[in-house]
Amino acid sequence: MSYLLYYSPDSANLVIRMILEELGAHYDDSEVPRRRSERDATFLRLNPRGLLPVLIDKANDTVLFETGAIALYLADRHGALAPSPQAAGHQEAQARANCLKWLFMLSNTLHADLRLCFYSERFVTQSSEIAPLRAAAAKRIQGHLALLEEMLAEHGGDHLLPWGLSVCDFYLGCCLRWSQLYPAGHAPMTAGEVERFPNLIRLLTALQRRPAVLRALNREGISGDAFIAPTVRLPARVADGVGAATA
Ligand SMILES: N[C@@H](CCC(=O)N[C@@H](CS)C(=O)NCC(=O)O)C(=O)O
Repeated sequence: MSYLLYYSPDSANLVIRMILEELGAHYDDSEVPRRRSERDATFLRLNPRGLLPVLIDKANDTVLFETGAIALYLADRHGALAPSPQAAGHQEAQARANCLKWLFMLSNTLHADLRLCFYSERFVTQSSEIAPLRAAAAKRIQGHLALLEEMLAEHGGDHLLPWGLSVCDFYLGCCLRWSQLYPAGHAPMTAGEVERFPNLIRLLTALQRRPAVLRALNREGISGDAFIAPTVRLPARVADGVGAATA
């Protein structure tokens, strides 16, 4: 199996790169501009929304976008990093359901609210609305993290799912990285605030130690601790302007 990952360093593609590395999958990558408005027609044909990540499965010429969908596709294809959809018994069926629940929560709630912070200017008509929107999103994000912290505390493991290491861990790790970094100076949480979540810190520490994660970080040019009090790899993103584009 072989893949092509479209990326921009230290963007949402990092989730997928970590998963590809963990699976030991063979893949190439192709860099695209950081801003959606600068991505060309060829890329837009792959993802009409113009967003990263995009993954091509070369074995069957399949084009995938949406982080959660790509993560689950890879897990199912490789039979690793998620409980199998062919659940043989009650426990396996529950583990699969649990994985789907949290993966979708990360994708359509936590990541979606992070986008409200990163791209606030796109969701408003006047610049005076940006700070209140960002503050409201930050509050929601802190609530989501508190819920995830509780989930982890309940089973006390190093991974989000009691089942073991899954695609959810890589996705959550990146969301926590972004929560402390972006947008520069207005991140939903300061680096120190992550200390309020000792169970999440345990998960992040375990993630940072994985050789596959270190390889992925290296390929994206990220150094130091990527998840706890991280430092930004790139200059802050330049805003597209108020109401410049749809989310
Ligand atoms: N729901 C999408 C969101 C992806 C996303 O936010 N991609 C960012 C990468 S950090 C992007 O392409 N941003 C460029 C832009 O919107 O200008 C997913 O999960 O794939």
